[in-house]
Amino acid sequence: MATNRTFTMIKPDAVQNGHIGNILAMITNGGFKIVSLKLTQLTVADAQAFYAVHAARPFYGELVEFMSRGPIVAAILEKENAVEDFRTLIGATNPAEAAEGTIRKAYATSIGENAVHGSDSDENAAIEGAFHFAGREQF
Ligand code: DAT
Ligand code: MG
Repeated sequence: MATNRTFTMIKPDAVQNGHIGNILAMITNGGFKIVSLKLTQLTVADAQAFYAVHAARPFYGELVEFMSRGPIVAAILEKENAVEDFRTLIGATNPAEAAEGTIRKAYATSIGENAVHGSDSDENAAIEGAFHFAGREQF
């Protein structure tokens, strides 16, 4: 499998609860190299645009409010089979269904406030990475 990239955010709940360091440790211990990293905050418009694919879902308003309510950590990660392996590392969307050893099992508090984002395809990883990082910020 070719070395490739995925995009992640440590969401406002996990930042607020003091889990940045532990989550970054799980990511690097999982074999991912950090190629971009920043503490930032989404505006409401940013969150609406980032999650536009979910605009018709009943939880969209709540999701946008949550994702814009406080700082996040945005990062681009590199590893062989990055997208799929990172989805495995974060676990199921609903922490009640997340496997032992996953980031969401350890740190998510609910299906809506689930600690981390992981891209779902190589194409979306590139789009989401470019949403947050200029080319000169991608090492
Ligand atoms: P994932 O983040 O695992 O890719 P998703 O893309 O289906 O999940 O949804 C994006 C986010 O929306 C998810 O991380 C949390 C929120 N969400 C999804 N399903 C939800 C639900 N049934 N109730 C509340 N929030 C939900
Ligand atoms: Mg998703």
